[in-house]
Amino acid sequence: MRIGQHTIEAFNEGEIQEHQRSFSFLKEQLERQGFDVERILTQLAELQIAIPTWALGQGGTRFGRFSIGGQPRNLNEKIADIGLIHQLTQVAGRLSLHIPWDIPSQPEESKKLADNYGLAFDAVNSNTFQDQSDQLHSYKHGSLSHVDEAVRRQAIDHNKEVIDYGKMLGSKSLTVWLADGSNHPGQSNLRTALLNTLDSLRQIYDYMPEDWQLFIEYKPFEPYFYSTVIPDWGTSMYLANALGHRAFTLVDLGHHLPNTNIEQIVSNLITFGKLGGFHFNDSKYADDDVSVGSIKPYQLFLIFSEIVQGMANNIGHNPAIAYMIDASHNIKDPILDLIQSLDQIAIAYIKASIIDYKALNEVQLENDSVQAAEILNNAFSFDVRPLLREYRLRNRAPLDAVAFYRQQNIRKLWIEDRGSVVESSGL
Ligand SMILES: [Mn+2]
Repeated sequence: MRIGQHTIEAFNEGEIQEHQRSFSFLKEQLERQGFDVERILTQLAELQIAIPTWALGQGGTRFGRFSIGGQPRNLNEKIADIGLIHQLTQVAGRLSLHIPWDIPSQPEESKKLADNYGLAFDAVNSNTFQDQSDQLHSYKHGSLSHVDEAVRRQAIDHNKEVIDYGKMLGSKSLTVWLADGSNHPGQSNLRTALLNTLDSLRQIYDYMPEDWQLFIEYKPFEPYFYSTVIPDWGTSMYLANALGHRAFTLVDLGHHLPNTNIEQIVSNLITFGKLGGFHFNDSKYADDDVSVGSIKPYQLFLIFSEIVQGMANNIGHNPAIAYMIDASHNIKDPILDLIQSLDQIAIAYIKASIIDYKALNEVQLENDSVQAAEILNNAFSFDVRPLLREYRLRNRAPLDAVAFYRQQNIRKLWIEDRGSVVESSGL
């Protein structure tokens, strides 16, 4: 679905005067503090977040699904949903595919369709945490780490197949989230599981084209509750280092124990040049997958502050970070939840861009922690939404994407088109 430009312009018409007043006030304030507003607007265009194709299906709780109707029924309809999200927000110019939930049956057509929406294919994701009906060996006791070489071989071959699909679509990276682990002490030989995993990953790494990157995601617990084979960033980075210069760690916000200092992990990885991917969500209790910025917006701001500083002074030659939303919309309309998440990401990024880093470095040298807090709070306390709206306006998007989607009643249009009871592949 593509929204006609006149519809967006008509929507913006009613808000434009109020917007112009608040934007020029913000611009003046920021420029007085020495910030280059035009530069921030340009940088915002480079912040493109991948939307995973599994994020658009029916939502629910972790135990049940409740259809809202009109969900995309196949890959091309998912591309259309993501195209709409990008048209409305201008910060979702990537999509991330999950195999086997979304096997491209006509890759050329899907690629062309994505291209028409201004979308590029980001990392492809493999799945060895579920058994598929047509597979020979079960992953009940692991995949890349399994004690049986035949099971490991099957999991390696699956990852190679995912790379092949990615090549057809123009992807340049593979994300491996390895769900292997154990539920009971003594169940698994921890050393053997790790070494088997390294050996399996090496075969996948060697299969990747020269210009591809491998992202290794970690998680301390879940789905297994005693051990996971790649529980933390240290293990992930060890594996990435052992594999070579095209392997990186992937940080998922929800994959940490409570109160972990994630911004420091981000800072360390960028310093070592090993932060490849970043998955956004938020959490209150564990890996709750709730909307980005809904629980800990200050943490998100601090993470972006490390990214902005680290990438501006990139001593470790860290590559451009592949961003993706990896959350569950639960009972919300998935498109609205994704738009809200994108808004929060953009807002945190803008706020991190208006930290006076020069002054911060100076007060750090003076050990002046009070002034350091003043500098951070000054940036965080700004209402930077007018800047985001200005970015949208200049890129012919609605000033307020959530309000626009609701006013246009787009979900209703999709229910008319696709039906009210729809099955969508994914979790
Ligand atoms: Mn993730």
